Amino acid sequence: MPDSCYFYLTRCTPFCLVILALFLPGCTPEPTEEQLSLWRQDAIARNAAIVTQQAQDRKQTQWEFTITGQTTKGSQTFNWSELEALATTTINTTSPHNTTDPNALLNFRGIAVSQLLDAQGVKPNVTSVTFLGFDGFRATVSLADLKRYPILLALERDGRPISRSEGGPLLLVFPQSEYQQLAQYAQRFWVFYVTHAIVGTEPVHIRIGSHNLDRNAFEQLPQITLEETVGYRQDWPIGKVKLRGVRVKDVLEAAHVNLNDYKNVIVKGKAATTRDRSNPIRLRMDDIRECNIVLVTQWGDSEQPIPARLGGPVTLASSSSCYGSGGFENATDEDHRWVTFVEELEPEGELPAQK
Ligand SMILES: Nc1nc2c(c(=O)[nH]1)N[C@H]1C(S)=C(S)[C@@H](COP(=O)(O)O)O[C@H]1N2
Ligand SMILES: [Mo]
Repeated sequence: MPDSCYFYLTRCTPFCLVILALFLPGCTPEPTEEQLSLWRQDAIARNAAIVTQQAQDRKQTQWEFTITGQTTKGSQTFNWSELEALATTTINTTSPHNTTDPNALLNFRGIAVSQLLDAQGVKPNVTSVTFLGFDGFRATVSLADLKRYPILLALERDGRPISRSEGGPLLLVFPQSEYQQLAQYAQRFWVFYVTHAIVGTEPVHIRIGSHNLDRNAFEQLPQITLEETVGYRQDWPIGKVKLRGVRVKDVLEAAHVNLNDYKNVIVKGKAATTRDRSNPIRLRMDDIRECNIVLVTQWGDSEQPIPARLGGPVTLASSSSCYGSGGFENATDEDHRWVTFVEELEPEGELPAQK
């Protein structure tokens, strides 16, 4: 009898197990060595996944922050110990995220953005700074407010590191209790897990291997215009928007990439999540050839350059007509179709040479 139990159990779907449990109440099978080994392997794999996840969550000390854009001293990246050393400003303020006790004063220690800006030097005519989170979320704050008020990139709340689930390790904090003028910076301006501050807007620059294309190079290429309802996450108008730029196809060719040599192209933006190797933003070369997949540099009826506030200077867009025909990978994932702060294209999946 037990032997036949093993026979059924090892060939069972979960549903079948339920049936067996009902019909074979006398059968209390012992797992086979093989089964035990499979369960062990499964447990080990699951544990490894948890450890990896925890390592990512705990990455505080490996956290980096970059200030870039229209500064007189160029870009600068700070590691965690450098950030710690700069975090000498403290403020007491309520937090719009504290829904359990909205009147509670919290103590934040962090880096005054004004100090960072002074150190890096802001070019004339800049009016705002855009903060970018690990997840690609962005919010734009007026330069005048950043200079006037102690707006912080906070490392600590009430003497403790800010956990990932609370927006840490680096959280943009507004001293809203002391300065009523900052009330306009509602909840959505408190950017979580900040990785970048972009002063003004960066110049157009796309890297493809060793090739670099700037606004001039873009202007040499055929310009195309799409009219689409965009899925970029914030600040864009609702409804159809005019998007003007150059086809990814033409950009690749300008960088001397032979479209027939590769299967895909990976698109990388500034946000960390668009650089995740395990979940790349991948366009199929067939779609690049046949569809209008565009690197956008201008928008709207007056063909304005795309400011950092909107994820510019370069964003990825694709014509909705690309999707009917079976579409490209992750076509249903808006984050893969509408990429902001595009920085790099990487051909991938080399194909055997064709005659
Ligand atoms: N990095 C990052 N920061 C973010 C967001 C986000 O999605 N990513 N959402 C914003 C918005 S729209 C709001 S309303 C608040 C959400 O805060 P809560 O989770 O405490 O409600 O965080 C803001 N900061
Ligand atoms: Mo929000």
